[in-house]
Amino acid sequence: MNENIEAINLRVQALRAAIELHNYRYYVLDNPTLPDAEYDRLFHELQQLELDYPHLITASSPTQRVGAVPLSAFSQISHRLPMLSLNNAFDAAEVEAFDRRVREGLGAACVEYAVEPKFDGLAVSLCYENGIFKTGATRGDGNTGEDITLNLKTIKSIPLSLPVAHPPSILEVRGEVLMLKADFLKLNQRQLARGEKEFANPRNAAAGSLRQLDPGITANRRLTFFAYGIGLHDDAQMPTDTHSQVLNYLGRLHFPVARECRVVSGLQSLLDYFDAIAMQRERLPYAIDGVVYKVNALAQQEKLGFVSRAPRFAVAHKFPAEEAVTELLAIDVQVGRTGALTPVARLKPVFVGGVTVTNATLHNAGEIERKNVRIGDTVIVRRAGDVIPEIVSVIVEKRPANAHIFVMPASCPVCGAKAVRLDGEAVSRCTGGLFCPAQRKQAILHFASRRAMDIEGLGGKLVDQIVDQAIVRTPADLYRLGIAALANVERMADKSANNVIAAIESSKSTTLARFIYALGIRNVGEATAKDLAAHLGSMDRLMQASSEQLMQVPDIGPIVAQSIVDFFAEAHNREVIEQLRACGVHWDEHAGISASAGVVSPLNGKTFVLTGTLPTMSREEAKEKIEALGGKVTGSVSKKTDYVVVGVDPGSKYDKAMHLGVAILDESGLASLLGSSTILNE
Ligand code: 9MJ
Repeated sequence: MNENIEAINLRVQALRAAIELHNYRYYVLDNPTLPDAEYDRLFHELQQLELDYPHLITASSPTQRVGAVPLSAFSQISHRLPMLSLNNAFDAAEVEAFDRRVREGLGAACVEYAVEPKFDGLAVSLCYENGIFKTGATRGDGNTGEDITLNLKTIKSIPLSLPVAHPPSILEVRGEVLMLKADFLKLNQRQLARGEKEFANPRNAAAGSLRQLDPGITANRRLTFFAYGIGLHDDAQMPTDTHSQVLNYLGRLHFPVARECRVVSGLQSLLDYFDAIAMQRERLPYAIDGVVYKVNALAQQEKLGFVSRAPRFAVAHKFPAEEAVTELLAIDVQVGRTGALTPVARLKPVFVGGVTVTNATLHNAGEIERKNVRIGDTVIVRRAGDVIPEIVSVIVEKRPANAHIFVMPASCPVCGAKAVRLDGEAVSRCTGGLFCPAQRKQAILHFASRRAMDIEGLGGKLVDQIVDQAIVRTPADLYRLGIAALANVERMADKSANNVIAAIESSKSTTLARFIYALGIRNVGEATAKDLAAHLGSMDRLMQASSEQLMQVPDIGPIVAQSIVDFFAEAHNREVIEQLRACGVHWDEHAGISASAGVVSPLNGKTFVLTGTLPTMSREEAKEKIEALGGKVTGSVSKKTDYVVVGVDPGSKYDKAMHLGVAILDESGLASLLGSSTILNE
């Protein structure tokens, strides 16, 4: 019986060795020598023996890669030697500076480097005790990481036991876990088929898979590991001369090591290696974001040492923007917060700059013309860093016969209002500013802003919430808001809800200039709004004014005039204005300067300076009234000042006015001047 058990134990060990060897050939060397069916047979035989003789099961048996129960949280693991980070170089000059520092540090004319691809994955440390994989951890803060042992065990290219007769008692192996591009694409297809979210790039997919508390999920996402260094060890076999020897040794221990690792000498060879890997990048089976240069001699590494957490002997040379070729399937139009219509290219998904890109901005119709882009074209897409992908150019030779020209829509795809492209402007814009859903937040924020309706407390966060919850759709809805609706908004205390309601209520009493400005008409800023109010004097006159009439107002040219006409041509905009009035928003109207044919306001073109506190009017109020009648308010007194309006406790402006002989008014003097203009105009 004992003999029998001994024989079974030997068989179990032989099966494990054969299975692990096959894993190595299959997953690391990519060169299987055993048919799949034979592998399955060995695996089943081992499973059956372990079922019959459970005491023979060990944690490092290949049957134990999967099957652990989910964890409730990851525990922490301290790295026995800290995990380093690398400094980056973004161009040849920075690499040159790195090489110079290294040469100066070593007093050497030319240095030998081990060069490697820089994997875009997750750094991990694997700890082997007496040749058995015991624990594995993320990099964490470099000193302490998360214990992801069970997940790492599911990665078939990580050996569970070291294939050596006399393993070291301790060996930490450092490297990167990643998902091969092919596995990433398959995973995303599966996610799509199951109606689950696709991953943006292989790095995210690898991270998402590795940080699963359920190793069963990790096991279903094929991950890969590449070793690039060691931590603490007492391995007598470990080479002591060079980094490249260490990598070769790790390879002999059956760890995957990048095939592209090389040993080179001198700065130029670093840059050549960078160029060579950049050329191969697209075709490499894994995502990389640069290359790594490490001083090869370990004695030299030690001599150079570290600056904080990063070694002086190594640098990561990162890739710049990346480009790829794909097909432009369609051009959609998006409407931005300000009403700008932006054409967006829908692309056949393409892997570029580390992510799968499906859309690219085309900016505007002019850009489409300039780049000669047609729907159906083969295009070069660029994604540099984290910026929005863009179309670089068209490969005209590949244009299919049915490629067609894009035409900018005449109406807003969101609200249906007329879309216009003004002379001299690159973009088309939606004219439905007050009701277009795409522009709601922006329109309401602007409407409430201090220089417009001045509704205190109605800021970005609150507007986000009331619009997202469909409590408010247009500025008019603000005046129909009840406390109850506001109190429902998250984190809104009763007191602040009351304050906002009070601020909305008091904003009802405003000036025509503020109201015009608040409408957010394209090209109508505060100064233009004041000019319009002063010269037209009433909302109805503004709404009915033709482009020619508007151009009678000083400083208003054809572009501004057209923007105004377009805005009021939208029935929905006019409706919102009617609703605002119906809700009680009001202002003083007057006949206006232009309208009062021949009669000139005594304030028109006159310059005023205000000083001291006026008894009943606020400074702002006085300023608005003066400006509404064509006067100008400036900050300092000069010979050109026509009137200085003096209140209580006037400043030095009063003395200066006396000195220069400028006319001085008190509040009642100003009031009669303002009043006389009304009389004149009536
Ligand atoms: C990557 N990410 O491929 C290192 N790395 O060396 C390579 N990272 C590294 N080496 C020391 N190839 C710290 C990090």
